[in-house]
Amino acid sequence: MQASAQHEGIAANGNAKLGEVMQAIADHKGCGTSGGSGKASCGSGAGQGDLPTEIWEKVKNHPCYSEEAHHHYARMHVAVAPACNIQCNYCNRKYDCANESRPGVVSEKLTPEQAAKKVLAVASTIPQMTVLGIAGPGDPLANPEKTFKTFELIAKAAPDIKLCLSTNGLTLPDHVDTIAGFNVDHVTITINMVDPEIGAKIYPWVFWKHKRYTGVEAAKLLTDRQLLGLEMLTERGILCKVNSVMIPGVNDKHLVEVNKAVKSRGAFLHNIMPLISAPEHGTVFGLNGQRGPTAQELKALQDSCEGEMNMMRHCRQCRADAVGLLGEDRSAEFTTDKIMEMEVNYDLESRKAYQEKVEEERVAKVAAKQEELSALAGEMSDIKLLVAVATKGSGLINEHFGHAKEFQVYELSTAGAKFVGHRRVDLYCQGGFGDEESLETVIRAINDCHAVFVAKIGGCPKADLQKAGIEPVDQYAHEFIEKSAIAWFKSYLDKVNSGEIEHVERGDAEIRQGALITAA
Ligand code: CLF
Ligand code: SF4
Repeated sequence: MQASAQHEGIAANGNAKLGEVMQAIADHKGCGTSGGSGKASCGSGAGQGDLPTEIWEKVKNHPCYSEEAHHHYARMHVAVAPACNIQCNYCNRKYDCANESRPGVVSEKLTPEQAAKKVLAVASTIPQMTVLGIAGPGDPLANPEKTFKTFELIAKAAPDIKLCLSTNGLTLPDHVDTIAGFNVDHVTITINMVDPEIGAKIYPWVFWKHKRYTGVEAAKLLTDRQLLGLEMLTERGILCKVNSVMIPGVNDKHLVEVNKAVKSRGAFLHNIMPLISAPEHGTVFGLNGQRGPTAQELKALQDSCEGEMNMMRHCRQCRADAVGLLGEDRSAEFTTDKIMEMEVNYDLESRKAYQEKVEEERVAKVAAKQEELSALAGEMSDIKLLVAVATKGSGLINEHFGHAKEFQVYELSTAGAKFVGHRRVDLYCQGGFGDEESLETVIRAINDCHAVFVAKIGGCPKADLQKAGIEPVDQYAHEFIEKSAIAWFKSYLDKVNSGEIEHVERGDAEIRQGALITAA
């Protein structure tokens, strides 16, 4: 609250700018491909499209708001918010917030001052780190003093870093002016339902104004506050993303309705994430056997909502102290002990120079993709298929099969290559030898894919993948992903057309639920 008063001046200036941006969002009527669906979210895909420049400027280097940016830019979280004011059945307070984190990983909690130091240390080491998010391990707005103090310190010390916030939304309406005052341009609200009857199956209680509410009453209070907060934010031109956890049999069908409700209130992006639920997490859902969705169930729901608004499909359900590109986690390099010993050299100019190089790389990538796409022009085929890609970032096929901790998944069709998700896997290579058990989990994770693109692969896994009907492709090592995928797809279509191969549909794949198994 104190912070809010201190920043009234900023709020007034900020709101004038935000008002213009809001108008731009309102004026933006979709990508020109969706028949005027009003989807204001092309920025989450590749390139600016017809997104207004002022919005593009906000999303173009935010790894969560732009799928294309997530190959190049990193985010970091600081775990300054330990308390929570609601209980979700998929969360165990011993672990990070499951809304914005992978359950099963305990964070180091920081004071705002430690957090500011950490941000400078990371910004000096990782010049492509552009966004600071506060996402737990509890709810940032259940810890408003710590959250806003952190934003205040970082805005002063590292003015080029975007501020981002993720909340369950219960107290959001009380903090909207403060959020705007700190120029927090990106807010995520986790909204799992707009029907309190369904909400009662997800939330056993909420704690509001010194009182505990349970059942339908609790869920009604929560949904009303979430939707009000969303409306208030979008009125001020703050870009809002809605996260929803897909819980089969509980809210899976209902999420289409949630999608409509949040779109009509101006949400910019909808991120439907799979429930991660295993008994070892100690959550209500984990213990009562509630399953998460399969890969194809998740994709089908995301596809069905995509006509309404753009879907985020590259979320990694990060931990509350995550650092790095979305698919990697460098948090272990930045523990408090290590930060204290680090030489911090936060230099705006060198960060800018590095990011300019990244932009050049992005332009080259888009040009390569366009060139390859023109080779597909005139191809007539209904075939759509998935391929998995091993990458360390920069939009390149630059990871060995055995070193991949995740695979990115692209859908290929005559329209081109579209990012549709990722699959986390256990490392196949365990310090010099291949782990057969891990290979089985990798195959289950990408079982719906026709091919897997890698920088390199050994003979054994190659043979096993082929046996499972997944073609290992290493001929495009260190080349751009989309360009290579399109080139491979063209040759696949040629082989189908000539009768050399027959196109067969693949089955479903598993989304991993348990703790990661990695080499020490
Ligand atoms: Fe963090 Fe969230 Fe901001 Fe991103 S994460 S607060 S919007 S900077 Fe991103 Fe991580 Fe998914 Fe969140 S991948 S869990 S959506
Ligand atoms: Fe856990 Fe986050 Fe839900 Fe709170 S809002 S119970 S921290 S998942």
